[in-house]
Formats: sequence, C-alpha cells, structure tokens
Amino acid sequence: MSKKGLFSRLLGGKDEPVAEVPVPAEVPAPVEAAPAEAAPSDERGWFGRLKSGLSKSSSKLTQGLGDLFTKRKLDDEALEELEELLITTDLGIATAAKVTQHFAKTRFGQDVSAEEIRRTLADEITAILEPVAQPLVLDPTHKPHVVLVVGVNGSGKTTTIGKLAKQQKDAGLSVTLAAGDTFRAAAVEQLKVWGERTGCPVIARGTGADAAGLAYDAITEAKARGDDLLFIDTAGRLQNKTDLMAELAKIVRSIKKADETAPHSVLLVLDATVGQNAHSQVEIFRDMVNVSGLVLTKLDGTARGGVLVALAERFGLPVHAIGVGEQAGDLRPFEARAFARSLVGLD
Ligand SMILES: Nc1nc2c(ncn2[C@@H]2O[C@H](COP(=O)(O)OP(=O)(O)OP(=O)(O)O)[C@@H](O)[C@H]2O)c(=O)[nH]1
Ligand SMILES: [Mg+2]
Repeated sequence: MSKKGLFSRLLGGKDEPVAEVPVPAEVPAPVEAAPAEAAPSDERGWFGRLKSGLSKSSSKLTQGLGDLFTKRKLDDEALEELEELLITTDLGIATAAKVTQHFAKTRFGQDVSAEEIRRTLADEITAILEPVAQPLVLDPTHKPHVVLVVGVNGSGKTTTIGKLAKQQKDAGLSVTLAAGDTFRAAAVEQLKVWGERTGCPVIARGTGADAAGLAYDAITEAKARGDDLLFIDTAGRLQNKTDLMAELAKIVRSIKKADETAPHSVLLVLDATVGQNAHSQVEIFRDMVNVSGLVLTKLDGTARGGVLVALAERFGLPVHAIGVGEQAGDLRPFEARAFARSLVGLD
C-alpha cells in the first residue's frame, strides 16, 4: 500500500486505490507523513539531486582521502590523519574516533585505497544514521495534529513549513498554517505566500501581536474546522537569548491550554551551514521545548553536511527531512544509506 493510499484511507479520501492491508477504521494508527513526488521514477533524479546537493561536503572528504590514501598502509600515522580529516569535515570528534577505531581494528597494517575507505566509511555512517532516519509521524486521532516549528534566525523554518504543507496538502490532508512569527510583517507575508501557493489557510495577526495568543487561537480555529494538521511558525531566536527562549516556552504553555496533548511534534529546523554550532542549538532548544525531531536545511550550499552525522551520534533525535534546495520538491525524507553514500561521494 502506498503511503498516500494509507493516508487517504485513514482520512476518508475517495480517489485512492483500495488499500491492500486492512486498517481498522475506528482506531486509526499513526501514519508517516507522505513525501511528495514519491513515484519510483523520481528516485534516480532525487538521488542525483541529493548527490549534487552534498557535493561540497563530499568533495572535501574525497579530496582529503585521495591525498591520504594513495597506496598507503594503514599505520598509526595514517589513522591519525584520517581522524583529523573526518573532524575537519564536521563529522565530530566522537564519530571520527569511532570510525577510526573501526579501521584500526579491522584493517591495521594493511594496504588500503581511498575507495575502500570511502565504502567502509559509507557503511559506518549508514549504521549511525539508520536509527535516526525516521519520518514525521502524524497521529490522525488528533484534529489537528499540531506541529510547532522552532529554530534560530534564518534557519529555514518558514520555507520548511511551506514545503511540508505542500506535501501534506497534496497527500489529501487539510492543513492550516499559523503565522506565529509576529515580530516582522515580512514573516507573515512570507507565510501567506506559501498559503496561497499551497491552498492552505493562514491564521495571522498584526505585527507585534502576542505569539502565544495567536498559537492558542490557531488551535481553536483549526479544531473547529476539524483540520488534520496545523503548522505553527515561530520567530527565529538565537539559543543564547534567554528572554526569547522563555517566550518559546510561553508559546508551548499557551498551546497546551488549547489542547493539553499538543504540540504533537516540535520540529527544530537547523541550517547545516552553521556546522558545529548546531550542537548547542539542539541542546538548548531540546531542553527548552522538548524537540521531537530535526530538519536540516541548506545541505546544498555547504561543505559541512557531516554535521548531521555528528548530531545523530550525539543526540539520537529523529531526522525527519533534509533540504537540498529552495523548491518545494527539495525537502525530502531523510534516508540513511542514500545520505551516507552521497556524503562520501559514492554512486
Ligand atoms: N539553498 C537552500 N536554501 C534554503 C533551504 N531552506 C531554506 N532556504 C532559504 O533560506 C532562506 C531563509 O529561509 P526561511 O524559511 O525564511 O528561514 P526562517 O527560519 O523562517 O527565518 P526567520 O523567520 O527569519 O528566522 C530563504 O531564502 C530560503 O529560501 C535549503 O534547503 N537550501
Ligand atoms: Mg521565518
């Protein structure tokens, strides 16, 4: 059964083929958020785009490996250089050490080629990423399932909401967007543009309005309509600004007043170009608002894509999707093996 079919069935859609696996209609199970354009014919194209998106990250690594391992024995010195290279590609100290130890155990003293290292590296990275490669799960018993979207300034929150809204709308869900970034008029306008583009209603108030109050009203309104999904956008805030972080906690309290089970998902949107700073963003946002999953954006514009591996190793938080471009189709479900192979430049 296609994910789209499952969605449609659970949500009472009529234009999808009959599901092959019976699902009890009275107890809808949580379902994976459907990716857009999931047709098999797109897979090759998508992998190509992922690979070219990650080319800045992979070329740094492959060039480094090429320089290190041209007919060379894997001795202590080579291992040390390998570990250093992995750290400079943002894989993080812990991951770099783990991967290097694996090579030390299995291949010490042997001749190794850069190609072999790349393949083994891809396997190691896949193993680290597999546990966190989890789609955003929507619970259809929540009307709406409330997704709060948080992150630092310019990380890609509003764009990610627009892209996700398009995917879910195309999958047949009724989706509402709440313009919880009440600081800037342009932020409200930006969400309204996505609303028009995707055909999703946008709940907004004037600049300077109370974001917590808006979140409360948005839930009440979406509930009254019986919406499937509500995305709440928030203003960007640096993780070290305590007053702004406290405001985020206030938004969550207000959401809980409207629906004590909400927010059902809290997405932290991270800009991959920031590299190691992403660690403190995850740490602080997680502690403040109980982040349930990550989206990494701008992987297309950076050589620091390895940071995703470091975050997976350190925090183990689900990575729901990655952004490798500005178009709606450039936000895709996160797949461990495809990402790992692209990162090390393998086909
Ligand atoms: N190349 C690229 N650009 C992206 C991606 N995701 C978002 N952007 C761009 O990044 C810029 C900032 O995105 P926004 O969605 O406005 O970020 P934001 O987190 O809502 O920003 P604030 O509301 O100001 O905190 C925009 O120009 C987006 O088009 C991505 O995956 N790749
Ligand atoms: Mg925004």
